[in-house]
Amino acid sequence: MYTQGLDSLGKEALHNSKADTATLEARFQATVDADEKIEPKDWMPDAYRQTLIRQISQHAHSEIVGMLPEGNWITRAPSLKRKAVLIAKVQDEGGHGMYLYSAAETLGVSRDQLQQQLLSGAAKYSSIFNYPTPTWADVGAIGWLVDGAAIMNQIPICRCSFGPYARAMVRVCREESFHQRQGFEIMMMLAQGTPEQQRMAQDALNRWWWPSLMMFGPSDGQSRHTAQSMKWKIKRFTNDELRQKFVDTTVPQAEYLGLKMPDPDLKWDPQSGHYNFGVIDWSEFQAVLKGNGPCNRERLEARRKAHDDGAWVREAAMAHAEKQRARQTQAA
Ligand code: FAQ
Repeated sequence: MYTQGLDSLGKEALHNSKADTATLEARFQATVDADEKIEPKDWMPDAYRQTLIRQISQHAHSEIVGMLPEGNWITRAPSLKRKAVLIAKVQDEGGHGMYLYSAAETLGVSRDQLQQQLLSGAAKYSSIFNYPTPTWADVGAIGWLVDGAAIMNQIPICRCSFGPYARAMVRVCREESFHQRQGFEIMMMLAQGTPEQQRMAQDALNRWWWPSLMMFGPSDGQSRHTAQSMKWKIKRFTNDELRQKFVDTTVPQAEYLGLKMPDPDLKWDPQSGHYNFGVIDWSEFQAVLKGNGPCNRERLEARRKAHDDGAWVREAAMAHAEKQRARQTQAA
């Protein structure tokens, strides 16, 4: 059920000087607390709007930059079938970026502005996409671990308080679960293959495991946005809660594959019913966020080149739209 009540209060408030911000905020929070959706035309606190623009645009940028590490393998996929599946997967990620930019646009920011923030290096995108993909096993590890972590994070966003973001996530999560399965299947083939293929699978797991844990963001004590985002039901779980769920789900999968997690401190704790795991190297995470990961420069250069190479398409589309407009004006 949506928030017609809040919407009408928002419109009324524009004309009624007596309706003060405190009343609007109380009504807004009551709507969120009642698990009703906030829609783009509803009144919302500016900080809520800014938090959503920040998170949704970072998420969109992640999907778009996230096409690059795997896109690198499309020309070298080991069979026609693998190539077709990988093209479809990478294309899906591009589609996710488009839904997310559209959801961000409903909050009053333009796609051009968001693009400029990405290309200038001002915007963040997920740390995970600054790591290289030197072997085919990396494509398997990304599907299994990176898409696996993305699903763990995104399923709760299907219940996010902001309607357009929540609805976009429903389809995204369905597609991500196909991606996760294709990655796991690649890992299974390699893990059951020749000793060299098994080594490739283990090496990819060694390199992607810790960066995958970092995808969930800083630990709760260091996360500056979590408390407020939980109150607004943009986030439903903390970073550490989701990271723990991911570890608990993924460790048995590694055991099934016969691969060893690269963490000597990883241990099942029967008392808590969870796996304890080692300390994350947060200095590596901070270095990647500051632009000093293994591939940060390469990723932004690729995006800038794609943007420049696409200039003629944008110009042609604008010229076509202008021609259509002129024809319609003439006909009227
Ligand atoms: N990388 O206070 P918090 C995918 C930043 S999609 C870079 O905890 P928040 C699909 C954070 O933005 C992957 N920056 O922040 C795919 C904030 O910076 P700011 C992307 C990070 O927002 C698969 C600061 O640190 N998914 O993989 C990272 O409450 C395969 C403080 O952090 C999403 O974006 C990081 N890992 O929680 C595609 C999901 N972590 O803005 C291709 C939606 C944190 O203050 C191939 N986003 N930061 O300067 C979220 O759930 C949240 O934004 C978190 C961070 C959980 C990422």
